[in-house]
Amino acid sequence: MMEIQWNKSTCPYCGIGCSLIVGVKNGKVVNVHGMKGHPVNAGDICSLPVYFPPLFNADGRLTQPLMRRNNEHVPVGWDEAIAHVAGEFNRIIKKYGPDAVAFYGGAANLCEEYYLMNKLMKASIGTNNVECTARLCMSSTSIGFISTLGADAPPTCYADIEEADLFFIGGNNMAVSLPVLFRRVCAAKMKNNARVIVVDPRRTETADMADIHLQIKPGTDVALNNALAHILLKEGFVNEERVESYTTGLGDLKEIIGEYSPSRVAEITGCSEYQIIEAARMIGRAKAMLTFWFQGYNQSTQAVFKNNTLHNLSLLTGNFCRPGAGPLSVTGEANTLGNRWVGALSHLLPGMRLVTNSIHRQEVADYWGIPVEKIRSAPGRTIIDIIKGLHSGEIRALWVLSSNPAASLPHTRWVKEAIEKAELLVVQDIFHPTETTRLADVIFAGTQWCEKTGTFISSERRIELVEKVIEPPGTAKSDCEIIWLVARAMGFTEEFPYTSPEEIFEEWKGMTRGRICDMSGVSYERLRNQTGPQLPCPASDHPGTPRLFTDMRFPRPDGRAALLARDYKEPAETTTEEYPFVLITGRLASHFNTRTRTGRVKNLNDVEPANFIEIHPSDAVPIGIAEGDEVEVSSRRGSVRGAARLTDRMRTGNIYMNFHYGSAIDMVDDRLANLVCNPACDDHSKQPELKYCAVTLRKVVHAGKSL
Ligand SMILES: Nc1nc2c(c(=O)[nH]1)N[C@H]1C(S)=C(S)[C@@H](COP(=O)(O)OP(=O)(O)OC[C@H]3O[C@@H](n4cnc5c(=O)[nH]c(N)nc54)[C@H](O)[C@@H]3O)O[C@H]1N2
Ligand SMILES: Nc1nc2c(c(=O)[nH]1)N[C@H]1C(S)=C(S)[C@@H](COP(=O)(O)OP(=O)(O)OC[C@H]3O[C@@H](n4cnc5c(=O)[nH]c(N)nc54)[C@H](O)[C@@H]3O)O[C@H]1N2
Ligand code: SF4
Ligand SMILES: [Mo]
Repeated sequence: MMEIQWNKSTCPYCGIGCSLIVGVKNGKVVNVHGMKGHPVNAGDICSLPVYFPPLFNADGRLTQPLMRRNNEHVPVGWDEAIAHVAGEFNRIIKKYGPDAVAFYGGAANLCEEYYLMNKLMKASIGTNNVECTARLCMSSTSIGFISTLGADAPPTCYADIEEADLFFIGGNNMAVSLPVLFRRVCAAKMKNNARVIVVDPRRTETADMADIHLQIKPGTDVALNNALAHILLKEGFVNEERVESYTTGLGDLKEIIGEYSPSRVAEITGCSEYQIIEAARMIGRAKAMLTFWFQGYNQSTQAVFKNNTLHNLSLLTGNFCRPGAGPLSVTGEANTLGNRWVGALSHLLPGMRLVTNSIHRQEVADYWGIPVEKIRSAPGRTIIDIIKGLHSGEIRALWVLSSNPAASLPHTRWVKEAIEKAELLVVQDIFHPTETTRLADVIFAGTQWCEKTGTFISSERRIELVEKVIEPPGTAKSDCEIIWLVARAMGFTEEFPYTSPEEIFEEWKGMTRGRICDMSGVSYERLRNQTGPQLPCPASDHPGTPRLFTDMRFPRPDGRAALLARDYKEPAETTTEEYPFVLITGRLASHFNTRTRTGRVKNLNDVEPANFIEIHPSDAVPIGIAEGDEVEVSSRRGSVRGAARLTDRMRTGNIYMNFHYGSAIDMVDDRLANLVCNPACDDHSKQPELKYCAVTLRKVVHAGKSL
């Protein structure tokens, strides 16, 4: 009998980056548990990675490449699949130009994978059409930080949780989405008698522990934040002279927030004036306020303004960049910060650089040894614009890696129709079918967590190595290898000479020198032997940097952060007589995103076997909907169905669905929330408004008839 071998790793699901121990026996992962003593999670873990072991040989696991022939996916050899993809990419680029191809990936990928993809697309091919799900998740946080602080640099760390005496949690159901961090917040609340303000249109599990729950009308956070700033200034909680020493824009801000009186904002938000004033006073009196915000902020057409007006509150009250105080930006997927820093969005270049900045382009071109003209100076298409480009014929080929856009993008019918128009759709996944692999011309069999090696950067800027501890099934290849093989087959042999992820890491590391994401002091060896440091970590004997901007100097031209005067505007779609309800979408504890993995685990499926729709009883009863009834939700774009759940946790007028249930596993086509969601985007971050669309409801009577 072989002994279990225990290996250090990091969770591949959410962006907290819990440190895990993976037990391997006879070449199989048999156990996953939290790593005791680690600064992130101290041994704690949630159910998602605990149930990872069944996924290594779950039904539908891809073990070899597949290609579509006569409308069926048939197994092929790697040489054939790679030669086909490289040949088609080259043909399409030659005929229509480099901007006719695009890449779209998930945000749980390793830094090394995105580094290669960026190099292939932005340097070798010469298009900036490189996107990832950070666009649906964190692009508003990223642009919010760039506009307020001057850089996409989350300044705080988890250790601030134990130092704070007030938590402001806006649009983040952390009890469900970030359970390990939530438990840390609850423990700190108990121990330090800290206060909690939760802003959410639903009375969530997170709101249950709040001292003040502002059950806001969806989409109205900018008005609320402006009212809080208004009261803070009016009631003398702001030391204006001191604030002006580290910020710009106080004058403009004061002018605009003058219009956000508590009484007016009570009307806009649906919260009581008294509650808004109490919340402002709680902020004013706090010694150290830590703010959390998430998709209730980011997935909105006012997302960047929501971010900016939240940061205004921290800046006005001096709650910035000292222990326990400041914005704590947690990411959704495991490597959403790493992917931003490696440049996996269409406006970015590696190392926190921008395609629009000529110095940045020159630095990158010099590093890659290419003429600077090769790198386009205009941002590429965002994912929503890639979909539009597929419809118009301007985009002809799309390569998807580790994402399931046919389920996770809004208005899925429109998305599927676009993808079907592509001359070539390549999907690199670990499972088939998914909603997206079903549409693919070529499916590459990639490898998942524990089957490949590379780095993740977690929400608190901590870099960790995740290593291969078991062999992948069949002939599945590491995602890096697939990329470099296609690149070489396209003719870029000199640019892609790699044989291991470590070589890629060492090359990428050089592009971070002197930047906030500096990892010059990091090596695979160091990560194997020590807890990963928080970046920047410029030297091998440097311990890492828990907090940024502690001297209150910011990477903006005058060194001061920006207080930003932002007006509230309504969401893109408003309710009408025909569409009288607002649909909010979000998450469940037992499933992750489009459920391609958690939907294949019995223990997780058993928690919530099917989709459901939460409705306030006062909305449901008058239209004849009772608990458990089959309900159809329709927007201007389509319809989705689920079982009614009546709950007074909703505001009247709002209904809620999760977006986990697609069609690939359950083989039903009408359960996916994104059939109805709105692709309208924030002007600044281009992040879609997944949290708000106008819908109508009806009870479905079985045998296809409806009331
Ligand atoms: N179990 C589990 N954990 C996950 C995931 C998962 O799928 N399952 N996914 C991961 C990913 S990728 C991400 S991005 C995170 C997301 O984590 P969260 O953002 O916490 O999760 P959501 O449920 O999408 O949305 C959060 C809350 O926003 C509220 N909301 C909606 N509209 C508004 C509004 O206008 N204003 C305010 N203030 N609130 C609003 C919703 O009611 C909801 O409770 O979770 C990560 N963790
Ligand atoms: N309506 C609505 N829509 C939403 C949201 C919402 O709140 N509401 N949230 C949005 C957010 S925040 C996000 S982050 C997105 C997520 O959207 P997606 O990224 O599309 O969702 P996932 O289900 O995480 O898809 C990951 C895919 O990668 C595969 N995979 C996993 N690991 C690997 C690997 O190592 N290698 C390879 N090759 N493949 C792998 C999985 O099988 C799966 O098909 O959804 C967005 N969509
Ligand atoms: S809380 Fe997030 S990082 Fe931690 S174990 Fe759960 S999914 Fe993984
Ligand atoms: Mo996300």
